[in-house]
Amino acid sequence: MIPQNENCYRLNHLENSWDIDTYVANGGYEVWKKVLAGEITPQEIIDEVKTSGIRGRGGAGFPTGLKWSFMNRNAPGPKYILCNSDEGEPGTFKDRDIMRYNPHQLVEGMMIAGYVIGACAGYNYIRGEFWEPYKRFDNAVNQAREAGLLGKNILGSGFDFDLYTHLGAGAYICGEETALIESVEGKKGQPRFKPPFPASYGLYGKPTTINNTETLASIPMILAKGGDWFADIGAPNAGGTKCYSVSGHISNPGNFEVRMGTPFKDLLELAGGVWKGRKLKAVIPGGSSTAVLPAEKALEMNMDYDSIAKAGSFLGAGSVIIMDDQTDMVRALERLTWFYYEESCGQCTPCREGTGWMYRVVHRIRQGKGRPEDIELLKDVSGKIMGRVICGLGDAAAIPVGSFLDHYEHEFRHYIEHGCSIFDRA
Ligand code: L3W
Ligand code: SF4
Repeated sequence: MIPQNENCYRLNHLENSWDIDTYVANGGYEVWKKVLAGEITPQEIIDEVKTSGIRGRGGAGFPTGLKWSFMNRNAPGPKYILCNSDEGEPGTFKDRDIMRYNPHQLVEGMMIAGYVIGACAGYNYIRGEFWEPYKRFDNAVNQAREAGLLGKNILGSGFDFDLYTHLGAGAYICGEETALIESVEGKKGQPRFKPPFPASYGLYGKPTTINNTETLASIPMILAKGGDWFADIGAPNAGGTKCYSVSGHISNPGNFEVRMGTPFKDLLELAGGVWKGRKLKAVIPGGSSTAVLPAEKALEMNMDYDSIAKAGSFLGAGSVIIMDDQTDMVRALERLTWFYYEESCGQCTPCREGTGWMYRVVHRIRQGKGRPEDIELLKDVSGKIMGRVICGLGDAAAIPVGSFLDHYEHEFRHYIEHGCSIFDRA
């Protein structure tokens, strides 16, 4: 575990960590006050965030400082800051805990980001099932407003800014940034074509910055301790700590904040190792949308963007799904393909039809009714989705199919030839 003074989510160990008194007693809102007092300019904040090397924690890893620099804070008209807390990626549950245990740090991060881009308002879009996190965050916003830290002419600075909490309705696709924007606008949550990117045409058609919960919650610590501090505790090309959600066949599932670049082996050990004393078979390192890796590759990688990419996958949202040596990879893929089939918004034909097709083919293989040509069919269908759709969900549905077949094709062939899994007697 990293030392407390290197911990970005510094309050989690305290009682009532979600209360404004606890936050303020531990240095909370100090950065916000300095920003409002003009002690640090918006450009200096962007430079510090660039120095920190922080990259978006929602899955794409886009450099946060660069994203903020796309906004012209002095341009006339409204601008918005959005926080993406629609944490729906299977295996991901870090943002939920940030809102449960450290909501004020997220409020402060959103305020600072809003100030930097010249926003008049910010919205936190929270996954529909997250009742407790929603209440904690909403309560934090109300406490900040009562303390005079939000609203009109905040602390006499002349800056007007307010925050709103928006509860989603349970659709995974609303975690895609443009679908999220549509949803906040009260429409059906369906992705828009990009470009234009939200930085030029976002909420209500106005310039908008949208960042992940963990990204925004890291900002107050980056500014309190300096961009160099954050960069130095991470890995090359990946500043800072990262909150990894570790789940699956693991002894001690949960969220673990470690330095970027921590060896996967160490993270596995921190989470108690593979459950029931079994061996590691495979790992999905960044959430269900990222490629599965066999144990031998995973055990050699470090938990940062470049090292995971070298191993053949992505860091994604940092959602590490552990699979033990008794995992039936056909059943695992069947479950994943069902998820994407259920969650496709249906706008693009390759995704709408392809996700259902992939699910049905894997399902029939798992039922022992697979045909010899099914493996090629799966490769063909997944290949025809990739790059031919509006948003990342289509690609995200195709990636698991491709990677499961890359590494575990023999298990699928066993089902087709024997009508059962490699663990069953024929
Ligand atoms: C202005 C340009 N802005 C890019 C912005 C863009 C966005 C960010 C990254 O997908 C991934 C997805 C999931 N001018 C710009 C620009 N931007 N070029 O940069 O953009 P993009 O399109 O690469 O990614 P994305 O659409 O944000 C996110 C994957 O994450 N994923 C899923 C995660 C799910 C969760 C969750 O449930 N919480 O995080 C996991 O791997 O598949 O590929 O802001 O506007 N020229
Ligand atoms: Fe909808 Fe799938 Fe197209 Fe994304 S790729 S817009 S989820 S149909």
